[in-house]
Amino acid sequence: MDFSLSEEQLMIQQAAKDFAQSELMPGVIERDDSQTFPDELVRKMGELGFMGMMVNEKYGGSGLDTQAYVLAMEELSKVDASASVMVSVNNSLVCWGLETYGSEEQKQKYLTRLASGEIIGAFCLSEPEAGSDATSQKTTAIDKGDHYLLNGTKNWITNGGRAEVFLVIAQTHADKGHHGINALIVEKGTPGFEIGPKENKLGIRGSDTHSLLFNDVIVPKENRIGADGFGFKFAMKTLAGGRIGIAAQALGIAAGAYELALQYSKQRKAFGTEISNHQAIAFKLADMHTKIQAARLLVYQAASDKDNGNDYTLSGAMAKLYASDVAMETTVEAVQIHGGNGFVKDYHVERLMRDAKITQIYEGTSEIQKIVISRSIIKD
Ligand code: COS
Repeated sequence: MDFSLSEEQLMIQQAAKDFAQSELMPGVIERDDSQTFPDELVRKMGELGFMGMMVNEKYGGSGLDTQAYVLAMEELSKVDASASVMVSVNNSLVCWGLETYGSEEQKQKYLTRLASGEIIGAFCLSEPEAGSDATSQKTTAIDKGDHYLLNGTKNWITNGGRAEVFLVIAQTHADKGHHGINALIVEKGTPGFEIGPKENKLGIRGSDTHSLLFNDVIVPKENRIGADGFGFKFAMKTLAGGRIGIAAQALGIAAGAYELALQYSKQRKAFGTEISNHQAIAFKLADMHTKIQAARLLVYQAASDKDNGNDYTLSGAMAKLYASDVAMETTVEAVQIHGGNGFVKDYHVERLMRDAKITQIYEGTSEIQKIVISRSIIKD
């Protein structure tokens, strides 16, 4: 296994690091407080090519591989996980899903604008009663000949209030179970489509999370992605890649907190010396560093599987499961190393600790990842 990075990958990593430090760091605490993320920063990420990193250049993307994408995700997430979740959803769920399974017309109409960051997208699977149990979709898309009539509610949708394009999973043929589910492209502003109130969240507070309400929304047939009944497979295939993005986000949150804790421990003095000289702190740093590197290798393995055309459902689930646990553990330890300062906002680690929690929940909880992993190893 050789994970040495190419010139291009190193360049992307540096560009993401520079952007995170110069553009995301200023105001990150205030954005968390006020629960806002400026459109201006999304536009800049689009200009730098971060919104459609893996999309072919002919559709306005950057034409990069998954490895470059996870490197960028790690760097952005070290500073601002609210920004990186927007990047992750737009790249892995929306753009990848459209490029891989969309028709040429759909790609021309939607993907080109999404990949360049001109507009952003949202992926709408979760419902009030269908999060982990994703086959139990209550949202319906009834076949009316030349269009679908969409009714239902979607919950906790990232980019919900800002997206222009929504990929909505809904049940068309209830008698066929998950084989009767479709994925539809719904545009913002379509009559009957309402954006619900913004969620007031524990973490990633700068990201824009809403419920969505569909009331007799007419969606043209040409907006269905893939064949009739392909929607559940579409969601599963797309989420398998999405989980690599979230694993990289978790890795970044962990690494960001660790870097802050290391730096702090070399400055803060107690009992006459820098606290990094106390074994209680040094051993914490050793554990954090080791676990972060193990998480990084799992993320790189999953990215490499995707880039090399191997199955990445298992490696992506393992990367997400492990990296999100490491994010949680590491950020808690980073707060501990900072002591009282860790508990106040100015030192960033309390925010990273709050942000870490969602990585164990969205795009499949840790328990769902264990279902995916255990089924995969038992069947082999
Ligand atoms: N790639 C392709 N197809 C997949 C797949 C994958 N990674 N995972 C499952 N499928 C397919 C199965 O092959 C099966 O198709 P067939 O019936 O044609 O064989 C179908 O999907 C249903 O799978 P299964 O029978 O395993 O369904 P279950 O209800 O037992 O659960 C899990 C499947 C739990 C893995 C799925 O519901 C899941 O991932 N849930 C979490 C969803 C999620 O991430 N929610 C968060 C929302 S996004 S923030």
